[in-house]
Amino acid sequence: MNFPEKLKSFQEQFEKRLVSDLPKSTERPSRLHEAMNYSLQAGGKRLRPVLVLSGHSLFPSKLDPMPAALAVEIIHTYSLIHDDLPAMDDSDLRRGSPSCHRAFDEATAILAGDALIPLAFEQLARAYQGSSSLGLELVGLLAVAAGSQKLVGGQMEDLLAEGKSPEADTLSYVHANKTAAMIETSLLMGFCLSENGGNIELRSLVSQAGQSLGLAFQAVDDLLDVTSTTEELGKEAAHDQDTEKMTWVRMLGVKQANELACAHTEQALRMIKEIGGDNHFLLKLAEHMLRRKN
Ligand code: GRG
Repeated sequence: MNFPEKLKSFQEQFEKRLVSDLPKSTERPSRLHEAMNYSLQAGGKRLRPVLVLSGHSLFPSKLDPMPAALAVEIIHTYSLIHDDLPAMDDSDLRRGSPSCHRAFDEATAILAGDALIPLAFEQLARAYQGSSSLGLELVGLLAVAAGSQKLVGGQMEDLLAEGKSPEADTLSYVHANKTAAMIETSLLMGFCLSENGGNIELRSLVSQAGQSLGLAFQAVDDLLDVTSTTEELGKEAAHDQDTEKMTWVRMLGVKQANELACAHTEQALRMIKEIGGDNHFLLKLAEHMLRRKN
């Protein structure tokens, strides 16, 4: 399979499991499950699950990486639902559709996000109970990535920085934690489930590759905010500009922000080559992430 076929195949396998393995909208309380499924099944690039599957496919094992892929996307989706709320980014549009609180109401969106957090850990606990130490390790990795010193911490500092003049230190902190931590952890969780998952040196390289991919992803995200349309993005374009968000584009301009995205991608490519294994797909994915249009 070439790169686009493999990417499509990963995404399709993921979508199937998303429908089959999670609570149905008809299950009581149906409004809550409907809201959770509304946001989970609204599409999106499925980058984090694809990274889990790519990390696993570096050194394939018999362990099923899909529950870990579900877990990271579930956490990511909760963070998007809460990020769109009026108290945070106040966004009406997400993944090309009305955001969760717009399609339902604010209280339901808060509860849907809340309920997604334990659902992610339930996926891991159920799927990997046969290998309890690995299961616990995955739970720990995801808990740290989603916690107060990573995803939520990055979001806090991002909110505090709004409207202030850009500072490289704050921006680096926000990007490393709000965005790159979940991207890094997705790749790492997939790798932990691979045949070589216990190799400490390789784990460190995988983490570094994931962090660089995450930083490149965020730099591209900042660029797309000013270069893409709302239709292309599926969320409001120029939103960062309008809310005076601290971004690399605002601090460095388009040209230098682009150079930064390229530099992080180059670093990720170096690390992925050093990891070895069946890394062809991951190398192509890193390049694809740099060229993406949404
Ligand atoms: C509320 C705890 C909490 C965190 C919110 C994810 C996030 C932190 C904010 C989203 C706002 C934003 C545009 C962040 C920049 C990068 C990012 C994480 C974008 C969304 O991820 P994509 O582009 O989205 O992978 P899809 O819809 O494709 O899954």
